[in-house]
Amino acid sequence: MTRAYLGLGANLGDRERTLRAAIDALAAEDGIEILAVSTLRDTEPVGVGEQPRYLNGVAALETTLPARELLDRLLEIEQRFGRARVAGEHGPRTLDLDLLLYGDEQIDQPGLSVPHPRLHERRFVLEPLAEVAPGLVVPGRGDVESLLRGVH
Ligand code: GSY
Repeated sequence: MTRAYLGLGANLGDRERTLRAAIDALAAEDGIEILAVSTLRDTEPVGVGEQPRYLNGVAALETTLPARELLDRLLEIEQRFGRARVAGEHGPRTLDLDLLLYGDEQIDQPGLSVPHPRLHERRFVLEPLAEVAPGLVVPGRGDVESLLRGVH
């Protein structure tokens, strides 16, 4: 079993309804057990220009799936919830499921980078991550509370 953390985000449609349904879909997958879901927070879009505000959170889970298989399930659930990519990679989205951490592994493969390469600089990820996993160490970066103190 591996403990993993997911970033949850949405900024199109009924954001909370979509995120809650996605969490239910994750929980229904074989090999995935949801342990905790953070508070969902309404956040200012970061680094994407003019966009609707996001609803963001983090889920902690235990999984028997290898990281690549877990990622594939996340992508499949995004598609199922009609992820609309408007105006390219950084457009608004109905659902965004990011694999943030997979145990203490550091993985750098095409399409699969763990820890998530921008996790340490995103308040909208670090705050809910600290809520569900106080004291968590992000491999290669340090503990989540120190990282939070470093972002503005
Ligand atoms: O993968 C993250 C997508 N994203 C977000 C987000 O989820 N929340 C906020 N507040 N800004 C964002 N910018 C990007 S890209």
